[in-house]
Amino acid sequence: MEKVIITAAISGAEVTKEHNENVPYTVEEVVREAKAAYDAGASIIHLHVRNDDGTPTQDINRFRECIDAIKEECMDAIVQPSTGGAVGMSNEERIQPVNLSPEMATLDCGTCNFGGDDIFVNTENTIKEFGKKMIDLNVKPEIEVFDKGMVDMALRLNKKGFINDNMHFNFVMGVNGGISGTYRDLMFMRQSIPSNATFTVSGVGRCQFDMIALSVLMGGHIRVGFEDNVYMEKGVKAKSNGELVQKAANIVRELGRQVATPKEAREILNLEA
Ligand code: KMH
Ligand code: ZN
Repeated sequence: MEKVIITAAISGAEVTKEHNENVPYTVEEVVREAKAAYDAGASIIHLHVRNDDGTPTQDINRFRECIDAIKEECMDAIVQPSTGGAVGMSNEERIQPVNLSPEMATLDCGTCNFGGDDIFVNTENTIKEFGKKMIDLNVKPEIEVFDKGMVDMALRLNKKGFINDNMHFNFVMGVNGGISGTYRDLMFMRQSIPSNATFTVSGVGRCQFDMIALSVLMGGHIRVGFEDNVYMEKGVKAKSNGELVQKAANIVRELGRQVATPKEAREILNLEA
């Protein structure tokens, strides 16, 4: 079977130092967490950025600063900015990092509840606008799907030319408002995408390690990191994203697969070197 690409979602937009004191805000903290994840086997760094006080921002200059600093320490890592940003941000704000022409960026393919009163809004026109921009700038989208209907939206927009072929999905399981983090639902998602598409799996909260283990068994790729979960096990907070990636890499190896290097990840995802 293909090697396993590990993505580290090191920062997120909603998780804070109150959840785990090691959640990175400053550029130095972002680099520290990216490096720990990279050294443990992550080839993709999924990136949100913050102001020093922890408030989320999609400012292009902050992204440039963080990406450049990460690339100094983790030379060949694939840095994948978020275009989801934080709940409530405008489209203009969210799309900014795509103008840096990163190799990849996320493309969220539907609207969903996001806990409490929060709604993560992605209208069809937003998805088309973001998808078209990524095609124009040769940025490969990681198609974020929080529910099955979002897979169908992505497939429809692929047919209409807003998303290129060789689609790469991220099944985000267990969001409070999205599909649940269960074996049955992960199978359903996996069976809903074309056979030539690649996929990674994120489990939010306590389902993180169950979901990634299932993905490894199903031939998929995996994502871990503070954005999705801050615990190593019940009641034990992770000291770093590196610890979470290390545990994920151990699961990959225990289940008989190997961890992909960044070069191998580029080959699997059809990214230009
Ligand atoms: N922060 C969430 C509202 C993405 O990175 O594209 C959206 C999110 C998805 O994290
Ligand atoms: Zn994200």
